[in-house]
Amino acid sequence: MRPVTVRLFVIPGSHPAMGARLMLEHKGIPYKRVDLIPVASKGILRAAGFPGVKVPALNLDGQKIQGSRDIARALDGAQPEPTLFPSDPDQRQAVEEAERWGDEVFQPAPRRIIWWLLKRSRAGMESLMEGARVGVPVSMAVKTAAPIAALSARFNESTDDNVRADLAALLGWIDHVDALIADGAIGGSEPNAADFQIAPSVRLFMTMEDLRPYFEGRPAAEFARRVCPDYPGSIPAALPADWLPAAPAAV
Ligand SMILES: N[C@@H](CCC(=O)N[C@@H](CS)C(=O)NCC(=O)O)C(=O)O
Repeated sequence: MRPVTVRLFVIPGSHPAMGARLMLEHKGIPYKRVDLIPVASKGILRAAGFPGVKVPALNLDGQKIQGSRDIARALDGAQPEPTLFPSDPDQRQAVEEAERWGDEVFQPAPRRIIWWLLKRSRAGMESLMEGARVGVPVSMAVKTAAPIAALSARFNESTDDNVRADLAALLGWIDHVDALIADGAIGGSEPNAADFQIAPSVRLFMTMEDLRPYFEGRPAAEFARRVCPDYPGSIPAALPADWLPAAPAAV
């Protein structure tokens, strides 16, 4: 039976939260979205009875689920069709492996880089929050967000060294997304849990003007725009030029 009371807690601009939104929408499950301001989000999630402090956090008829991968499985359990995982065991293994890579390796990188940028300039922060309802006008939330950006950069270990390492890995990651599409683990006619895991991360990378050119023209970009058509935000270029990969792989 379709779940009745569904509430999804998100942070505006959060890519795994966008993945959870897309999974709910794919299954046609009506839900109420609760937009949270980062940092304050931790206390609110605890007050709402969640064990952890991160989004996406889903209240599914009273069941409290956190983490994009657990949410995918809980949604399939609550409403099996359309399924988020193939029934063929080999295909399922390929999707689960892609999903795990998407969560553990790929997903943290754009989060680290964007907080590095937002800590130095809040230009673009308002665009990431487009459509969010956080209790105060978004422009006012952004004006007072400097401490939030600094704390979030710290929580996410957005150090110069980590961001440089992410940028050094970027072209290999784009190749990996393209290879997953070519192998059929993602990018098929029926989106699966790995599609909803990886596409929002590509979209978050592509909000950064420094990095969008590396994706343009690649299968990864076309895939991400198809699976995740609406992703707000445009963050002005501000990464040091000598940290960036040599040249966009394709134009
Ligand atoms: N791998 C987790 C990541 C969750 C995560 O780090 N969420 C971020 C937003 S993108 C968050 O809640 N940050 C707030 C915090 O760390 O307090 C997932 O896929 O659900």
